[in-house]
Amino acid sequence: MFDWKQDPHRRYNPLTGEWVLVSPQRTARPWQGRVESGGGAPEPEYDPECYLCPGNARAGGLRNPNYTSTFVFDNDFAALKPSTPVDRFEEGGLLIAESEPGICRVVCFLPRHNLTIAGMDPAALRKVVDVWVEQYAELGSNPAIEYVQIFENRGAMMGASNPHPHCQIWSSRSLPNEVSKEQASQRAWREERGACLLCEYLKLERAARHRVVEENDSFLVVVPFWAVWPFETAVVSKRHLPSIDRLSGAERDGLADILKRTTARYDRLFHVSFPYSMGIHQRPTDGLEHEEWHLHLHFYPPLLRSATVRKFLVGYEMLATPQRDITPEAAAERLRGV
Ligand code: H2U
Ligand code: ZN
Repeated sequence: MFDWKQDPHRRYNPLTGEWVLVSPQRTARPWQGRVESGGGAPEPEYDPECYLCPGNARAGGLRNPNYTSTFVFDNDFAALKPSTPVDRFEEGGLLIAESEPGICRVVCFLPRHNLTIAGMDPAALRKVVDVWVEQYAELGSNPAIEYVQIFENRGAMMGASNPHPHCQIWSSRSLPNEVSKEQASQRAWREERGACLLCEYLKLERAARHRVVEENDSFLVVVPFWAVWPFETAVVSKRHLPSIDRLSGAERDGLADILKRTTARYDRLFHVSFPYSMGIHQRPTDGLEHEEWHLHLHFYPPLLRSATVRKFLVGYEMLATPQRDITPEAAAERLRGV
């Protein structure tokens, strides 16, 4: 008899069409998780060297205003530029390139340098959600922009250049890879079954419960059945809606609440400010309705066993298929336990 808790198997990700290898037997060895502090002195409330703190200078000579809640600016080192001319190159069907115009912004969540989402109060977080909605609508209304990717890198391990609470927005003319895969899967599901992929998935998870980590009236947080990262989660809107601009006021509060509670759980797991990349997946801004899209966020945290032991996608994972040891069910149980 096959045992899902013990025997190697692979799981299918219906959003991307990819597989992950699960090897739970490798965690049978005794748990040796240690409690380690993040090290270093605590961050100050204001850092005169921080390019995101109010009143401070940024690269290129610009100075931040003395902002009091959120603050949005165009990225001084933008990966995408609005002035890029549209063009395409192709040779022999093999060498293909397209110019990629876009707009990149940085959103400071707060003037305070040393808070994270977990430590912010709900009203301040609601303000951040409102800014995401505004930015999504504003950038998305630009006819040259088809997708608005809002994401946060938290912690030096994930490439965040600065502990000041902030996120980035990269908006582009084309659909990014991950979004494109998820869109194709959601569309195919809808066409073949006349239903929403993530609405159906929510039903399964709400009935099963073992992968559920957090829940409020508007959102459910699960360790997805097909998770790759040890403590990966998905934050899924309970109502079928394509994008953040369709959230009601109560649902925006719900998003703020669930983000705070989820990141607080992460921080409690290894007693550190938990690093992650988080991002919102939603309807492209190409002017179409996109009934197939179901709003959700992904948290991809790299930590595995402690503050310092992280997972890398190397070896077999780079050359063949991503792999995990701890099962999604066990990860959800750990997260629920803190
Ligand atoms: P990360 O912490 O996720 O790297 O985001 C910070 C962004 O801030 C990064 O994209 C930008 C970087 O280009 N930045 C500025 O726009 N101005 C600065 O003075 C420094 C950094
Ligand atoms: Zn700062």
